[in-house]
Amino acid sequence: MRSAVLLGLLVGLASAQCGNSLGPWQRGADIPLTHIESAAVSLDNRLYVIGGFYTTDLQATPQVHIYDAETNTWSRGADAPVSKSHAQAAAWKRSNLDPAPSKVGRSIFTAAGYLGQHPGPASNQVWRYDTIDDAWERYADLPVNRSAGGLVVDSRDRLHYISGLIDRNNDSGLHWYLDLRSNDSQWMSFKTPVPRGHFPAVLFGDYIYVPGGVTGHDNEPLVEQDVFHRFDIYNETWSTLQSLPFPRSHAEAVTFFVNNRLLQIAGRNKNPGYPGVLNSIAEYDVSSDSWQYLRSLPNTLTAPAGGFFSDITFNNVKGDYLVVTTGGIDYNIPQQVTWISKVEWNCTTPIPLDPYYRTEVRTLGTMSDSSSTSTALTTSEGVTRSSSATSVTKSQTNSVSSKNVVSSTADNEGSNEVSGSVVACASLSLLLLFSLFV
Ligand SMILES: *[C@@H]1O[C@H](CO)[C@@H](O)[C@H](O)[C@H]1NC(C)=O
Ligand SMILES: *[C@@H]1O[C@H](CO)[C@@H](O)[C@H](O)[C@H]1NC(C)=O
Ligand SMILES: *[C@@H]1O[C@H](CO)[C@@H](O)[C@H](O)[C@H]1NC(C)=O
Ligand SMILES: *[C@@H]1O[C@H](CO)[C@@H](O)[C@H](O)[C@H]1NC(C)=O
Ligand SMILES: CC(=O)N[C@H]1CO[C@H](CO)[C@@H](O)[C@@H]1O
Repeated sequence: MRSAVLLGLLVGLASAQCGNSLGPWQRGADIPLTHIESAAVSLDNRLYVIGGFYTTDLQATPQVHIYDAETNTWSRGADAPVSKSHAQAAAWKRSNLDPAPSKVGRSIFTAAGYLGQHPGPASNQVWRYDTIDDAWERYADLPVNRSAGGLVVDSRDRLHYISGLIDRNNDSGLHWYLDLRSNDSQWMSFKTPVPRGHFPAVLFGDYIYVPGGVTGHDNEPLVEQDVFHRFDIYNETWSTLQSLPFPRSHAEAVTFFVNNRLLQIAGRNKNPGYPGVLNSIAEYDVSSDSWQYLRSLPNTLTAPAGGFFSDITFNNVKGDYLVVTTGGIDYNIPQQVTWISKVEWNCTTPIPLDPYYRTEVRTLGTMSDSSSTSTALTTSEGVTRSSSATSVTKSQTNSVSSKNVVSSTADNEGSNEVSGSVVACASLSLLLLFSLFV
């Protein structure tokens, strides 16, 4: 145990020297229409920007704009069937199950969101955009109206809709999922550890990562969140990870893995003491459960869209590039500039610290054995779970037919998550202290 902790600490410290290194920000092609709080996701070498607000009085557009990272050009996709904001996009990129469904590798889902001009009502519509056919298809509605929740497809072919707002103010403590392998599957639900909205949901390996977000929405006080959780898609439990360097929301479509590190780009932190819209970029290392900063964006952006594209050529230089576009320089001031930066893995140059808020790098360094340091926030409170979590293995195809669909009345907010993160925090600190004195 001691050596494991020490090793974890050493790995944590050593890896703090390495990370992605971002080159100077360059201008790419402007997006033809401004968007804020759009749904956006990348698939292959394209970034799909779908809907969102496009005027300062916050009207929503159905337009779809597609950035081709190989050519630095934009094209139009078929308009979305409804105009909405506060919906996320999720690409069905891969399946670990055989046979892989035919729609894998070409499908982008959007779910729920606020309809029409601000302040629109929350909705339950789920749509699939086919990137090959350039066509939209209606999918199984969510059983409830939602907005600003996390959306992701896992490698077991399940679409997850995590937490989000039930109306314009109240956050949900449920996590819905739909088995995409069957035509007639129904949405099922788990409990989620911290009800909140405006956070991303990102699949990496066997986990869904959900950093940050904000509680509340139209009504003050909003509380921006620095909590960070991940969901194990096989044993179906949530655990708590190292908190963000500072609270961050509105970075849903600009949070993704780059060279095994999770990047969170720009977004918003309106908590007291912070100036609101951010240009900061934070990088999370799963192996050491720690955060550090990368070169900031040239300007602040709330709710932009972006992607990471490997092995493309920009301005005649081949490499891996980060692309960030659209979003608002303030909450209702959308912009059209596309920023591009070359990404390199670098273990020798100190990572430039974010100039905006903090100068320290937060490292706790022991997360490689997350089972001993994190508090698993299980879904045991009678919500749909009929089989034991540990019985689900990678070789089994999951059947949800034996589970019951939960009605929206079960949508009470979990209350044990606060103590959960406190315990996790305390145990991490204790471990760190302990390892210092070994
Ligand atoms: C969802 O919202 C619509 C109005 O936009 C309303 O008609 C409908 O009843 C709501 N559905 C649920 C399940 O609350
Ligand atoms: C699902 O529906 C499609 C048509 O929408 C059909 O081609 C396919 O065979 C169906 N699959 C199953 C498993 O029923
Ligand atoms: C990586 O580190 C080397 C050596 O310090 C430095 O010359 C190079 O510019 C760095 N690369 C980037 C992209 O920062
Ligand atoms: C599920 O996996 C996580 C790691 O992802 C682990 O911490 C937890 O103990 C596991 N829970 C169960 C019930 O197996
Ligand atoms: C359904 C529900 O919980 N509604 C609450 C949402 O939040 C407002 C305050 O912002 C409460 O007044 C509602 O009761």
